[in-house]
Order: sequence, then C-alpha cells, then structure tokens
Amino acid sequence: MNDCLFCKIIAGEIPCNKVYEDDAVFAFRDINPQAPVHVLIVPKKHMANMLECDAETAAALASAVGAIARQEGVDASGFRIISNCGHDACQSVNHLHVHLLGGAQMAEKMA
Ligand code: DGP
Repeated sequence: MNDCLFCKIIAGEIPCNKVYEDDAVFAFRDINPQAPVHVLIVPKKHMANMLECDAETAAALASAVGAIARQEGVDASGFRIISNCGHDACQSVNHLHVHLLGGAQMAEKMA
C-alpha cells in the first residue's frame, strides 16, 4: 500500500532494526520499546488489522512468534503477544502487527 508506514519499512524505504524475515512475515524492533524485548511482527501483505487476517497469514504470524521468541531468548522465561485492533485498543498504525513483549516480569493486568 502506497502510504503505509509498515509497508515502507518492509520495502526498505524507511530504516528499521530488523530481527526476522520469511516469505510472509517481517519483524523489527519497536521504535518506542515498552519492554526489554519489544518486536513488531508484521505480515508482508498489507491488511489493516486482525479483522482482515486470513488463516494462512495467521499461521505465518504464529510460526514467526515462536521463532522470534526463541531467537530473542524469551521462550523459557515467557513473553506476551498483543495485537491492537481499532480505536478502543489504540491501534496507531493501520497495518496488522503483533507486539511481542518480553525480557522482564509483566503486570498481571493487561488493560
Ligand atoms: P499500535 O499502537 O498497536 O498500532 O503499535 C504501533 C507501534 O509502532 C508503536 O508501538 C510504535 C511503533 N512504531 C511507529 N512508528 C514506527 C517506526 O517508524 N519504526 C518502528 N520501528 N516502530 C514504529
């Protein structure tokens, strides 16, 4: 998509700190990390959020979550994944992404 920030990051038009890439998924460190490990996991195909996510993309994202958690060394200690969807969840970039957060004890409450 022409005017999408994450499409531009995936295309290499905007720099990022890439941590993972496969045929369907691209992942990079969040510019404003909220945990020692904070990675954004993004489908290469543009879709606004989980409401537009097909089964194939969901499977690719889930597989990347495991690979990145192991790569970042948080698979044993634990991690949290969040995908903000729409206004009430404060989604600020309208390209589907999953936040992977870890590397520290998190709050029990999620919201
Ligand atoms: P959300 O609020 O769920 O839509 O999360 C969007 C995230 O994207 C937010 O945590 C900050 C991150 N972000 C915004 N712009 C950039 C950028 O240019 N580079 C990187 N690496 N992350 C960005």
